[in-house]
Amino acid sequence: MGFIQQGPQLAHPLHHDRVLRGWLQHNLDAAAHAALLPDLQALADYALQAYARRQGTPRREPQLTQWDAWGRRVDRIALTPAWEEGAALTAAHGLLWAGHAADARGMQRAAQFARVYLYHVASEFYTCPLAMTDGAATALKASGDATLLQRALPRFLSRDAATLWLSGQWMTETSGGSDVSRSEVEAHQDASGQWRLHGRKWFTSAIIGEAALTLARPSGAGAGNDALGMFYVETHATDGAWQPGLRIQRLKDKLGTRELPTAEIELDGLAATPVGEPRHGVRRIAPMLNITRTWNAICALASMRRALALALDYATRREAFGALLIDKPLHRDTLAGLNAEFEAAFALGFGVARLLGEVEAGLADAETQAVWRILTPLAKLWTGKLAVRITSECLEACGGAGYIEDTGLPQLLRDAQVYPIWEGTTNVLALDTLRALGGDDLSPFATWLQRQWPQEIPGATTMQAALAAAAQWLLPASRERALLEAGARGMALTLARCAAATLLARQAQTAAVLGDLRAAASLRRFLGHGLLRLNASSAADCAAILAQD
Ligand code: MFK
Repeated sequence: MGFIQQGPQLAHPLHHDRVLRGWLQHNLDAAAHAALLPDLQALADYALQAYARRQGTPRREPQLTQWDAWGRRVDRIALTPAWEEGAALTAAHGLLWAGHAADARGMQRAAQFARVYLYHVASEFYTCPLAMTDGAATALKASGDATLLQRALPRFLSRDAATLWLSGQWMTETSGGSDVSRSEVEAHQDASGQWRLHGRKWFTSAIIGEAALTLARPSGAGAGNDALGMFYVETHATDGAWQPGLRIQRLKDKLGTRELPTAEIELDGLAATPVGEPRHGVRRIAPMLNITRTWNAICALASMRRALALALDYATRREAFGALLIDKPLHRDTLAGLNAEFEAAFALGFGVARLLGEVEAGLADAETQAVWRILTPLAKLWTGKLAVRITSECLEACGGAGYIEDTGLPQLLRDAQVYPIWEGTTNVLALDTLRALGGDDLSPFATWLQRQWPQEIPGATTMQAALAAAAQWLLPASRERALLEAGARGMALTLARCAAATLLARQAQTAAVLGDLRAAASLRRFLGHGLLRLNASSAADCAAILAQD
């Protein structure tokens, strides 16, 4: 046999991730850090084992069996081994309960999302139902519904796998995943006063959950999103069978995330409980969206990190044109540029996680709460796009091997494509950023960012210039809705990059005090990529460009 190339090896995901370790060291106090480490160590060890287990073995997928041999409707879903292990890991290592633990410094979310980051890729997107459950717990807390809270919360946040419940979020219908105001599922009250749901939910990513929050339109309530109600449902009867009125029609045939059993379901009289008065459904479910979008950002970071780790390792094993790739100036520089973008995205994603914890712990003033509300869609939309780009580049960095299924590399790219789509597309989130900004004045947000930039770290003027350009664009655009919407994506990307640079500058400053100048180098490189992304054509130019006749 001739030359055989050694494939990339996965370095220990905790010991060899300086970005994660640096962030935790600078943001957690010593006691919190020490308390967190055993869970991080265990989850990183699990990630290594899961990676080894997958090498060379065919990809497993969930299987739906709708009927048993005797013609009974059973809708049984056989899960992959990683999914079977999910509940035990979740309960043991606090993937859900840790985010809701009391913490005087408001660091509970940061500690939770560090765990999520290490678990996500190995979990095969079991993190999706976890995100939904976390969101459901948060939306129920916001509702203040004591009965539902008493029933569901201890189960959603259980530390015991035997009593852990997961929740879905059933929103998407054939009429729209983005514009939920067109939802068609109806809620009727039967003669006994029990609410029952009728209709079809088109994508339900967490169908394995024991419960779900869903939107439905009470009969006679009229059109629009304010007429929708938010309902709580339980999916299984006490004997373990599906509740009457809930059928799984099929599992979706998706580009990626194929271990995740995303289902299309039919509701035909499923019993449901309204959460509060059955209206203002979108407003009631919104707290859930901000949680699941944070999960999305952290999971996108985890996918980027996995791809970068493999590409970097491969560069130390692959020789071409007389040298290892890692010693080739252009390859080295390409990887450095990607890592710098990732490090900035990490600072933003974990910055949002930290702020979420502070908001929930009641430690954030009104200004910080408003900034957190803006940063959440920004983090989701930018990390989603970046995950696709970085995983794609990392496949390319592995050459032809990056295109071959059983190297495991193509899956990273196909899975990453989901991040910009689910939980709100890039454009929907760019428009949500406008909603969160609440007007034409960028200065509260800009002032907050400018205050965060440490004096000792160069680059503040670049960030200030980008913010000034965004503010200058926003003011006149706000007078014409079509112009404002057309430029929303460019503005959101600009703001996301300004925020990421600022949070990375803070990280660089605390690291520099300890003599670690690596984050500062990443910041220089990131700023070199430029912060401004404002770029929208006039309506006339768009028409000209798009005309095909
Ligand atoms: C791996 C990890 C994790 C991820 C797992 C993902 C699983 C995937 C499954 C899915 O993809 S589920 C479906 C995902 N779908 C979406 O995320 C919906 C996308 N569409 C939007 O986000 C729209 O912006 C939205 C439907 C929320 C609202 O559009 P509208 O109809 O134009 O709403 P409107 O009238 O502006 O807002 C209604 C209310 O909600 C307003 O409050 P008020 O009634 O008090 O005025 C808004 O302020 C409020 N609101 C909207 N978005 C909010 C929010 N409040 C807080 N935070 C938000 N993000």
